[in-house]
Amino acid sequence: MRDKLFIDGQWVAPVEGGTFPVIDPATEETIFQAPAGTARDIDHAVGAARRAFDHGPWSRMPGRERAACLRRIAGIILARKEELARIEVRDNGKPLPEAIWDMEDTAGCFSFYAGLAEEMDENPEEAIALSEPRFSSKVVREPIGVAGAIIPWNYPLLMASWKVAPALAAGCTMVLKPSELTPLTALELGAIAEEAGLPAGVLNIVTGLGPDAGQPLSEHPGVDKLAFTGSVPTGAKIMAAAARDIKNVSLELGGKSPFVVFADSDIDKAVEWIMFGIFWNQGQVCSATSRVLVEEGLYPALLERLVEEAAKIRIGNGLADGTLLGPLVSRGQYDKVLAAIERGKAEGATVCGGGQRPAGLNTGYFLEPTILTDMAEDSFVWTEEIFGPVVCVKPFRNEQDAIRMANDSRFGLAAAVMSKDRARCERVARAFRAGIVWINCSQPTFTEAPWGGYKQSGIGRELGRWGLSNYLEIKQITAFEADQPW
Ligand code: TXE
Repeated sequence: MRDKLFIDGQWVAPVEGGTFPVIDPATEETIFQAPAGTARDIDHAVGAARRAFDHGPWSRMPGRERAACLRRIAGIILARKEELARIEVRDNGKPLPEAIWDMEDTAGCFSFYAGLAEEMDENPEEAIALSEPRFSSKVVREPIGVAGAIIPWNYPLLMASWKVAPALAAGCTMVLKPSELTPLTALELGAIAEEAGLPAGVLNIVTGLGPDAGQPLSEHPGVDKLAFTGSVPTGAKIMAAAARDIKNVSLELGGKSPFVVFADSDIDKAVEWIMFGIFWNQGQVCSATSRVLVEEGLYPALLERLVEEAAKIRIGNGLADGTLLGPLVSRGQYDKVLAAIERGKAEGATVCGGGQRPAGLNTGYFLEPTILTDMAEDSFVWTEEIFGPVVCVKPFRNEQDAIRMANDSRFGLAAAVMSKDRARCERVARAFRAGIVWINCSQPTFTEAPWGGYKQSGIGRELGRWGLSNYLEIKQITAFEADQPW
């Protein structure tokens, strides 16, 4: 494991020499002391990224050359996927098969943006039809400059790739600040970039605490663009910091996403997707469908089946065979989720399943899959993101009622609807105020499709061609083409 920061193509100790502990959430053991970068390291990293951007060659090389490098990164990740996945499990806690899937998706993200970098060569400019024939106009797209990426701990390497891959494809240079809870695979990414021949300074990786490393990155005047995934309060601070010198910002924040299940749904499929929607990754998923709304006729039977199936989920160390639910990422997150359940109970919710530390697992941040009912619509557990394996289930009377309840949230990241009536699904999908809508499923995520939220769930879209646009400026070039005087 890497115990240095990756700045300007070099592995360097943090200027102030500090470290912070990395804890395995399944054993509560400290497994590593990571380098604690501070404002001075951020300054060096931004300086390196600035030089690499201003003097090239990265920002000016043909897209196909950047693509070749991104494809090499993808290839190395795939070749090392099992080893990287094991690091991710020890850092984050998730079950190994999920971590392997994350590594494949990470490699897929680098390959996808390699393809878009190549396309940039094919379409270097776009002609604009003007109403004034004496002029011609065209649009060219150019990299924004130095990008700062601040990422969370729930999908450590995958979240890095959602920002690094499009930024590099666009020709930007970057400073990446991973979460202090899960810094290990991001540091490996530095080694992978080095092996892939990425020029010095194009990608710089500074691990450290939010206020010590994240904040100086968000405030640094040498950064042109900030991309953040995390909580709403930190997103608000980053936006305020960006406002000082009008940096471009994209934010992917929390959610409290609804899953509306109509009574004509197949009960087995509904239970399967509901569980996938909230228990995957221990429910630490921004788009988790944590509010399940079930049409009255199906509600009692569905609830009974859900409680029965959730109780069968095998909980344990993510490295153990057959584990489906690992520990939560940290003591802090564990305490936050337990406190939310307690608050739910105090406010009148019923715990229909789970809610406790699993029997026999006395160490590690383990929690049973938890199902809450009977909560009020204005209660804490129904309205606030819990970010754990906790689902709130409520009945609804009719379609109109379901849409009202689903949209009654300050968040708008994702939403799901299930019914055999496809026309109804389409109608409800359009009525949801959310950036990602699933029909007859919950959570499948594709690199090609836009990802981001309405309302307080964020600003902008990642993934797909929208993700590339985050890192591109638009320039119009207009020429006076006539012989006669203007
Ligand atoms: O998030 P933070 P935390 C939600 C989820 C979770 C809660 C808190 O509800 O329980 O947020 O998690 C960096 N300036 N999500 O505390 O603080 C920090 O170092 C600049 C939803 O981990 O948002 C880390 O790299 N950066 C979510 C990153 O911000 C700062 C994923 C995220 O941390 C900073 C994670 C500052 N002042 C949590 N303070 C999602 N949308 O997927 C912290 N950071």
